[in-house]
Amino acid sequence: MAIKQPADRPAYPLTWVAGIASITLGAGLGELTAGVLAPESSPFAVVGDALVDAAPSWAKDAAIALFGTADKVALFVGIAIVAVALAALAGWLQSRTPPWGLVVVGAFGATGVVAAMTRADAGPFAWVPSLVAGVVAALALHLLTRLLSPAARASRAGAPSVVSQGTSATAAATAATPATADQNPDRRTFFVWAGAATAAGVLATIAGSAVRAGSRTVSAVRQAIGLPAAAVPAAAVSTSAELAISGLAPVITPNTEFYRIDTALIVPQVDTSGWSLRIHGMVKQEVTITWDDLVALPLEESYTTLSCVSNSVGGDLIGNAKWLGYPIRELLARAEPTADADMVLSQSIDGFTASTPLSVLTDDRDSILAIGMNDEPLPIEHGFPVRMVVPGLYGYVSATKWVTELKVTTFEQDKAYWSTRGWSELGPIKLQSRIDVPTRNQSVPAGETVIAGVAWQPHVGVSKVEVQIDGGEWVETTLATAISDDTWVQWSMPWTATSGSHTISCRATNVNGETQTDAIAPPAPDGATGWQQISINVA
Ligand SMILES: Nc1nc2c(c(=O)[nH]1)N[C@H]1C(S)=C(S)[C@@H](COP(=O)(O)O)O[C@H]1N2
Ligand SMILES: [Mo]
Repeated sequence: MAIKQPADRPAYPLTWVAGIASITLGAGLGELTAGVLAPESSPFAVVGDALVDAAPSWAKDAAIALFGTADKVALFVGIAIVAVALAALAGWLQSRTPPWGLVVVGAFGATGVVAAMTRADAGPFAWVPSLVAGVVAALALHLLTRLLSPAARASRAGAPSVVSQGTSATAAATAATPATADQNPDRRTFFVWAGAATAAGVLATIAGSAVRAGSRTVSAVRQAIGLPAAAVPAAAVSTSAELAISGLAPVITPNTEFYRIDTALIVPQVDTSGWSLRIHGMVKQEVTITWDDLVALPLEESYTTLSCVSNSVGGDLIGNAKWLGYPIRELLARAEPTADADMVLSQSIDGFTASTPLSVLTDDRDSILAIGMNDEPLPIEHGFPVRMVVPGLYGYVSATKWVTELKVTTFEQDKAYWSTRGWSELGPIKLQSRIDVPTRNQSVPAGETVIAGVAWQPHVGVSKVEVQIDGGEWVETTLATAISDDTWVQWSMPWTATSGSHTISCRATNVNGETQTDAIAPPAPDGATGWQQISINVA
């Protein structure tokens, strides 16, 4: 026999199937409801987002370190695995000790409802999708486990005796042909229903995301925007800023290749017509500006390199773009911060916050409310319609996307999202350099070749990059023309590669004459340090 069980107990795997089928159906209908009614309240995503916010910071740091910009995919896969395990558990509990399976399912649904309703971007129907998911899953679980219960089997077999009936029916089937699960009519009914529920759940999930994709009107709004011309255009980039070496990061990062890091599982969909920014807190004059106000202002263009504090030595959580926006300094001047304020807490529509020193937003650097990135409206995942860009600071303390609020305050009074999770309150970007060519562990043919990379310390500037081969002398490389001190700069040097294995290290020096430290520090709490070293084989 394939599955041997006491007659009054359904086999474990069947109870798991019941749980998984029920929750697939419930979750699917929940996703479909969300697609139609409240895209920001997809049960899967709201629970995921809540987990992201609740997760200990070491787990988040590890996720970003391990998976980088694929951390969201990894999280979704993780949630799916846990959800399947919990679903199986619910099925088992409901079969053994009802109604505990329903309690688990109910708790699931309730978690979704609470998570959806407590989001900063919750709409009036935020509670509906998870409620639908919970109720449908509970109902399906109740019905499916009933199909598995001995009472149901007995009544359909038309016999009053529960225990002996089950046993003798199985025995009879065994005698006639080798019994399999499918040959048991009750099991067949169960599998038909469980299969139907699972299929319906999967289809509803697909339909739900299709509906959501179709209703992405914000994407249409973005497409239709014609960016205003800059009142203060950026100076033309010198042709000598781009060394154009194959494998070297281009000096201006295309939008599609720009790294993305944020805590949002569903990218906030903010329409320009509903967008406004409120400046409040320790100000003499509260200021609110709308999208129309903002685009009517004299906008300025600037090149600024953004870097994530989680970027490890040699990492790629960094990019450089031309931004179009309005100086935050000017808006703050309208609001008139009071003398005792020392920080601006910027807040995103999804609740993320960053704390930026007031001095950094009021000095003469190009700290802007950006609406354009490389001559396009901001891509939605990079903060459409409006984000902050601040030269010189890591993103987590400055680059708030989907920004809707600036609260003028003090470091004493307010803490930002990552500052309450073990990261430093201040986050100036550290002096760093990276080797792009040859790539790590690449096999290089012997002979004339090139070593190249990028170096940066935004708002300070790089004056020199040196390379060391096999622990020998440090050799100065040729720097490309930096677009500005707010951007990274490419470097390269010719190299005659001899066969064998080699190590290559690099280090930068900034315009103040300070050389990049070789002391190794991890990204937490305020940015990684150390020299990158790669090993290569020359054929
Ligand atoms: N709303 C919001 N803005 C955010 C974040 C976030 O999680 N939510 N992450 C910050 C961090 S840590 C970084 S490094 C930058 C990354 O910007 P990018 O995704 O456009 O590269 O965005 C910043 N702005
Ligand atoms: Mo970051």
